[in-house]
Amino acid sequence: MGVDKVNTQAASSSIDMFATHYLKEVACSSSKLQPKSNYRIIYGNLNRLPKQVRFYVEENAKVCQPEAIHICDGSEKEKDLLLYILQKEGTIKPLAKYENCWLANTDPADVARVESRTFISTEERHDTITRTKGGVKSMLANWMSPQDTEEALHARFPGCMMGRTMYVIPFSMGPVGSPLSKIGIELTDSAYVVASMGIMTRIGQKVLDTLKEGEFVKCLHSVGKPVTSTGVADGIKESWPCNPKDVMIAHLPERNEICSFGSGYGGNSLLGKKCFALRLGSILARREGWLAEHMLIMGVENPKGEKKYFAAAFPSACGKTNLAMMEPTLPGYKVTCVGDDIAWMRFDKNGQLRAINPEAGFFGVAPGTSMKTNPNAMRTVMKNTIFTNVAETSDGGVYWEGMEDELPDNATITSWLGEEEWSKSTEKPAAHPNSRFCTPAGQCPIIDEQWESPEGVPIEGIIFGGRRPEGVPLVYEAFDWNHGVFVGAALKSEATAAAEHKAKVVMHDPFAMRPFFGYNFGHYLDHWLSFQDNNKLKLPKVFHVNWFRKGPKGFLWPGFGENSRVLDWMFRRVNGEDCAIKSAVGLIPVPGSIDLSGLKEEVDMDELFRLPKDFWQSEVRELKNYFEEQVGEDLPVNIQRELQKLEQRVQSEL
Ligand code: GTP
Ligand code: SPV
Ligand code: MN
Repeated sequence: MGVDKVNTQAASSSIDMFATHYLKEVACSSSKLQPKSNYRIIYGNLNRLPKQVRFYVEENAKVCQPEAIHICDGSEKEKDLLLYILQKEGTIKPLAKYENCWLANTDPADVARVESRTFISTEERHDTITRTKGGVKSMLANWMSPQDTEEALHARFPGCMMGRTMYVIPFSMGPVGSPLSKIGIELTDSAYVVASMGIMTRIGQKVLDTLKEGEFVKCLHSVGKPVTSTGVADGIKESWPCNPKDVMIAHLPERNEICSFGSGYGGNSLLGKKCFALRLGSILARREGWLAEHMLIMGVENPKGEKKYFAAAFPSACGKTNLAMMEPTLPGYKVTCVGDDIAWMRFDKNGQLRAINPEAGFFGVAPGTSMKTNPNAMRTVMKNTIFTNVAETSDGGVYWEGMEDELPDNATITSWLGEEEWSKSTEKPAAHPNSRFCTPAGQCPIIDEQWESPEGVPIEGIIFGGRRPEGVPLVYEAFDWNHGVFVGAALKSEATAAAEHKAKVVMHDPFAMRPFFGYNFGHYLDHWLSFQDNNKLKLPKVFHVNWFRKGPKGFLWPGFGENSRVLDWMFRRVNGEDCAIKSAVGLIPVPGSIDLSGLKEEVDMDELFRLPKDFWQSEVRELKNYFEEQVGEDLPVNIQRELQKLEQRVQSEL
């Protein structure tokens, strides 16, 4: 793409001149084919980096052989420069309809997390995975020995950045300087990753200023396609370099290190997110006595003006972003958003559980998002947003499945694969099912006023949920903490497009963390259970919700804003209201205690709360099997006991 085609938004004359100079610097770094010992620093100053950071950069530059090094400062000028470069390379294009919004379409082989190539490497296998029965493959993490990891990394990283720029991104997970925050340094050869990390985390000089000589997580990322290569990854889209056949995402907790190769997409490449905040985060959390969880954080205010915060764990693409930003239909209720994906939680000295959102942006699922389902997300993404793998309208807007009512008259659609004049009769969807928006959290119209509070917000309820088409009621409450931990351990959901799985099979996804556990799941359960023994702690109530139960005509529950009716019930339970009765699976609403006033459609509440005996019998059998096979001797007795109690209740009460 020629410079004249570059959008004027970024190409204001100063950035134009600056970028031209910058690109000349990249170009005149000597021959692209030669390994180098002297790196050209084209942006920033290596000598001003803290010693350990400088060492980390130099060590990896020696291995990866980039053409140039760019040390990110997080400035506006840098943001413009990156967008300019990305446009020139054809990776992104401007969306004329909105303010500073961009569209990236990836290589069709690089569209989701690759769980089968994601590993945790520890000396002791048992630190990472449970002892499964008969040595069946663990579904709860992939372990790799340090020797094999070393070999696999060695086969991939040397020379992998030849002809490319290595960006150095200092980033903070959590507000810069908060006692709950942690720092990482990501080295990447993808400008798209830098631009996205600039939205998803706090980056730049201010992070280095707080780091000084302190500790940081080492995050190395490469798209795995050196410019000099021939045939490393044939047929790969020029504007989206990647190396699908050699993808590997390795975590080395004993070295505080993450190495990701071959993919530029989402959780594979934005290493602060799942790799750091969840996988390494969960290890740090256990060691230091806190929790790193795949949970949204939301504030709920009732009509009396009382406010409570909830954290909710749903598996990928099961409704966290939607719940976190919901517009309640129940009059007088107000929801505010603290985070939509990850919660770092810790009991304070008064025994109150407090949560921070370690992220600064939302990397949200696009399909299904609309003014009807999630108006606050739609309002958030109208500026400063990078969309990935969505479709484009002829008037420079975005389009995906679920936006049918918002399509302007006469607009035509180009699909994420570049098919022009896409229409409903085209076999493939317009947007990839895992297409996403990457947008600054601070822009959300209902962002909570405490969302960056360094001490975090007080959590009074924890909610688990998944896509359960059958048998699982709209809501139930755990009898106590132990039972709540069991409910988390027993979490299941239909697979979604967020990873490489085939959709529609119900899979176990304990705590919505199955792809994100950093250590042995049995030990993780012990850690959760350990809080029960400390009577100084105010343990939050635990709930399970299911918006996805189906009847002959589709979903039985309208979902989205109507979920406020369920929030209202949980809120009242946290307040001690007597509106629950015992059932075999947990405490369920007293008939009539879910406020349905003003609900426009007919809802079959009996069906939503029906507990079919045969369903629950097979659920118990299946769970028993799963725990035996997957967790084996690592299963804490308390969880074993909860399962037995459930079995007895199902037998005698249903
Ligand atoms: P990750 O970002 O992958 O962790 O996903 P998430 O848990 O944030 O899921 P998200 O809120 O993005 O929702 C994923 C899909 O579920 C979207 O297509 C939504 O439209 C749909 N969805 C969310 N909430 C509801 C609901 O209450 N009812 C129904 N039927 N669908 C919902
Ligand atoms: C998820 O899959 O749970 C996500 C998206 O939030 S990703 O960042 O790709 O992991
Ligand atoms: Mn997620």
